Amino acid sequence: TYQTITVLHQDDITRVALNRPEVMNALNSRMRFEIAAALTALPPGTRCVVLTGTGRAFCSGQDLTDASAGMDVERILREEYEPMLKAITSAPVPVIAAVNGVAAGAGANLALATDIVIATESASFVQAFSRIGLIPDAGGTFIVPRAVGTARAKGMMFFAEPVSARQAADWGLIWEAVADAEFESRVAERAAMLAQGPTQSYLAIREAVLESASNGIEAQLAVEARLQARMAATADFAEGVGAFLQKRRPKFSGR
Ligand code: T3D
Repeated sequence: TYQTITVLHQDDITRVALNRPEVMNALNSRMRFEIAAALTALPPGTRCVVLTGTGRAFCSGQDLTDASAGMDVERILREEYEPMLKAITSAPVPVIAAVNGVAAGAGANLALATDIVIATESASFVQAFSRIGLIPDAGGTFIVPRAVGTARAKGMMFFAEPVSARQAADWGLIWEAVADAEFESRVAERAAMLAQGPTQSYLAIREAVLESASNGIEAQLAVEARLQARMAATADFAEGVGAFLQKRRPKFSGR
C-alpha cells in the first residue's frame, strides 16, 4: 500500500495520482520510490497509465523541506530520481501526464518524461531550479532543448518563470492544452484510445524517437527497419491490416 500516491485501475487504464496536496505534491524520497514501484508493478491488464496530481497542483518538484546545502544530491538523483524517471520511460504501456495544475522543478520534468502531456489551461510549467541556485535535473536538460530549441530552453531555465500550458503547447513542449472544463474528459478519451491501441507500436515509437536524439539518418533508418520487423510479427499488425481490408474497426490486443 502506498502513502504518497494513489493507484486506481479501471477499464485497462491505471491512474497514478501524486497525493501530497498540502505541499502541492512535492517529491520526497518515499514518493519517488512509490512512483517507481507503481510503474514497474502495474496491475495486470493495464494498457495505459495516467499520471496526475491530487488537488490544485500537478507536482511542485523536490520537497524543499527535505533539501539542504551539503545533502548528497548526486546520490539522490542517481538512486532516487533516476529509477523513477526510468520507470516512466521504460513503462510497458504508454504513459500520459494529465497536468492538472502547476508543474515546477523536477515536477515539470517528471511530466515531460511521459509519452504524452495533456495540461489543463490553468496549469503551467516552471523550470524553477535556478531560483534556488540549481540547474534543471530529472532529465530537463535533455528533453526541454530538444522540444523547444536552445533559445526557449535557456530562457525557461534562466528566468525560471511559469510558462502557461497554452504557451507550452504552442512551443511543442507538450501535446495539448485543454480548457479546464474539458480537461478530465479529454484525458479520459485519450487514455481510452491508447488503452485500446497497438501497445507494441507505442513502445517501439517511444524507442525510435528516443534513439533519434543521438542518431544520424543512416543509423535511424536501421533502427526503423529493426523495430518495424518486430512490429510486422505482432498480432496487432495482422489485426490492423485485416480490419482495414474488411472495412471494420481493428480490435487490438496489445500483442
Ligand atoms: O534537492 C535535490 O535533491 C535536487 C533535486 C532538485 C529537484 C527540484 O525539483 S528543485 C526545484 C524545487 N521546486 C521549486 O523550487 C518550486 C517551489 N514551489 C513554488 O515555486 C511554488 O510553490 C509553486 C509555483 C509550485 C506554486 O505556487 P503557489 O503560489 O500556487 O503555491 P504556494 O503557496 O507557493 O504553495 C502552497 C504550499 O505548498 C505552501 O505551503 P504552506 O505555506 O501552505 O504551508 C508551500 O510551501 C508548499 N510547497 C510548494 N512547493 C513546495 C512546497 N513545500 C515543499 N517543497 C516544495 N517544492
